[in-house]
Amino acid sequence: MAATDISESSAAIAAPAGAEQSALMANVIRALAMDAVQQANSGHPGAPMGMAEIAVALWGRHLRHNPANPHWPGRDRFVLSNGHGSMLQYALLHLTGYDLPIAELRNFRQLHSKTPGHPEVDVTPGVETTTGPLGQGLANAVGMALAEKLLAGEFNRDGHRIVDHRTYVFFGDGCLMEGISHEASALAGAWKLDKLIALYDDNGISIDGAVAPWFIDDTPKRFEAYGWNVIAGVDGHDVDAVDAAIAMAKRSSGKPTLICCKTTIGKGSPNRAGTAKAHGEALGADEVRLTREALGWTHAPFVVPDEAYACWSGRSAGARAEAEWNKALAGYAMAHPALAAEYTRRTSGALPVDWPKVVHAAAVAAHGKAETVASRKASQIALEAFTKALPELLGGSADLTGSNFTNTTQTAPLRFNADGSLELGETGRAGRHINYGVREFGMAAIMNGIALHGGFIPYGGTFLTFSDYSRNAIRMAALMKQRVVHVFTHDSIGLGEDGPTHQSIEHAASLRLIPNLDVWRPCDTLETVVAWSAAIESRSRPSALLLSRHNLPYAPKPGFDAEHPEGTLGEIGRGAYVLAEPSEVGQRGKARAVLIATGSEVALALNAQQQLARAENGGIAVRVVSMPSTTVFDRQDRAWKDHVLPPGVPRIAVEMGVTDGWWKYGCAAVVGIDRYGESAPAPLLFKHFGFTVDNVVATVREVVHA
Ligand SMILES: Cc1ncc(C[n+]2csc(CCOP(=O)(O)OP(=O)(O)O)c2C)c(N)n1
Repeated sequence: MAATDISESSAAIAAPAGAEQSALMANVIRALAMDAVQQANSGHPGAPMGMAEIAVALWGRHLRHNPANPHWPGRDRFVLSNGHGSMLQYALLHLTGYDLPIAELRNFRQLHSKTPGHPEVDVTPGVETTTGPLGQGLANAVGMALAEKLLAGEFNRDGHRIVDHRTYVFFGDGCLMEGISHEASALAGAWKLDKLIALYDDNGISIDGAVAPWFIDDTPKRFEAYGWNVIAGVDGHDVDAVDAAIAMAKRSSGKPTLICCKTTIGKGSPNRAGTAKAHGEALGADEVRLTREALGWTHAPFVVPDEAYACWSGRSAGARAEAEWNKALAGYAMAHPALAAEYTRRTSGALPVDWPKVVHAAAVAAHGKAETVASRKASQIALEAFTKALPELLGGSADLTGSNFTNTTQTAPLRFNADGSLELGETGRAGRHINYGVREFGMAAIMNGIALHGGFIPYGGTFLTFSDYSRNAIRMAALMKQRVVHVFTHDSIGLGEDGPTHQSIEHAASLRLIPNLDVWRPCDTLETVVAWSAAIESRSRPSALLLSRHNLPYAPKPGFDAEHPEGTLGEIGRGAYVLAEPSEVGQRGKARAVLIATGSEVALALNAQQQLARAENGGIAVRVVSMPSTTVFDRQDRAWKDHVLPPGVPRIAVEMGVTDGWWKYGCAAVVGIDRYGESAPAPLLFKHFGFTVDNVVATVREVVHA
């Protein structure tokens, strides 16, 4: 008897028991994986076929989830870090009862299907993170496990463990070869994430063949050195053995667990098993037929026997688990109503109702003080207020806390006791500032995991030039629409003596190229408040804040109303606005040129505007536009764009970075820097590279008189 989709009644079908059941459950995964890849003539059958028994052990016997509600906060998290094996995850989601009908599996890798080439969060119900770039899924899982631990520490109370779930991650040789696996695993050990359980698909094969000549790590010893609990030498095709290893891992205290499973890639395929050919190409019609024979699989492609659905269905167990959790949450709400309300707010991602007031107060304070400070310091000042108001802000730095100014009086360093528990400060709270160590990529991918888990808004700092180290994880945050904030200080040659290795030239422009990433380069304390508030309010995109090391004067905001700051905040929040009309420097008449500047160059533009107004410079009337975010400005409507940059008036951009991105605004000239910097005190560099009032004045005169 066959069925093409899951029905509640399928649970009533008698399921085979023991070994026979496990074999059926594993083979249905193999069949779906090889048939979907064959149908698409594209994909990776080897990993799903080789990990089928591991999946039976975890998904069939341990994973706590509810297919009817993929967003249930109490669920275990599952990450397929070897995302090329996506058919494994799609098969599991379909078989256990998620809203992923068999038609979607037939449609594997096709336009607008729910089964894209690699798992994508928000495309397929039940996929927790987008994976494919190897190694990052493991780092995401570390972030999820950390988020769980911190949230549990904050919200659980005696007799009420409402936050209590595990994070499981599958990965293969490729993830382990990637350097980020070191960064993330080392932190998981240091953080004693004992509810993180990783299952390694040790099949000895990657794309180029048997890995032995280029991958000789002793993986168990490597992870022991990181402080992990390691269960080595498990037969990955023995469901009971993997099951026992997971059971043991669940008892680990103070250490994350690695389970090393020896497997055969493409297991079940007579001629492809154990070969690199099984990794990433369809088996071919003949080999699919031979594999069917070898497995004794008599069903047509995409036909799943009801017995298999009956074995796999996770619906009733999932419904029970969620109902129990809901009951526990109700009990918690009775005992701790305020805490329960806060837990619900935090996990929903909503900001507190008084958030706008917090922003207004920070803005009024910034404007009132009109301080001359570096924008990295302005960021810390804004964060001081925002970390006080938002316990969900979870900060950190990749060993540059004293340079990035990511810490505040509200965010003690995160520390753990020897037994793995959170070290609590005098207030009874755990730390909220993470020392990620010198691990920029790991930090960025871990922050993605924290954001995906929910309950926190992660932010982390490093020098802007090292954003290249983090870049693919930033891209993944943008692709996944996650609220992650990158604090990038030392944003230009303005950092001075550290020289060209540390001076960002192309970074602002290249970050602006990442779709769905907002890039802010504020010019003073008020713009920094706006940049931070926009980043915090930005629920479906990450942000990068580019901040100076050197001091920046406060740029006067003539229209600022302390009673109603929302007008000015709204203008800045549109990414670009008219900061100073010619009238600000005593010029009558319309602007003959528009100076567009960002960040530290706004002050330069304002000074140039003053100089240009002088008679000896021809009394040229100039408008100064501050453009803290090109990415935000580019989303504005035509009316705002034309208001800020009036058509027909020549534009000159000033930014200490490559000129490339500025030509799209129709600039007549760009004062920029298209080569690497130099090592010298900042004031000398500004002169050397032409970031002087005289040079900007001369450039504008040339344009106006051309
Ligand atoms: C960062 C990154 N580099 C390269 C690739 C391309 N790639 C996909 S799978 C793979 C080999 C993975 O080997 P392994 O983890 O052993 O997978 P298996 O062969 O067992 O399926 C490579 C290089 C990728 N997806 N991500």
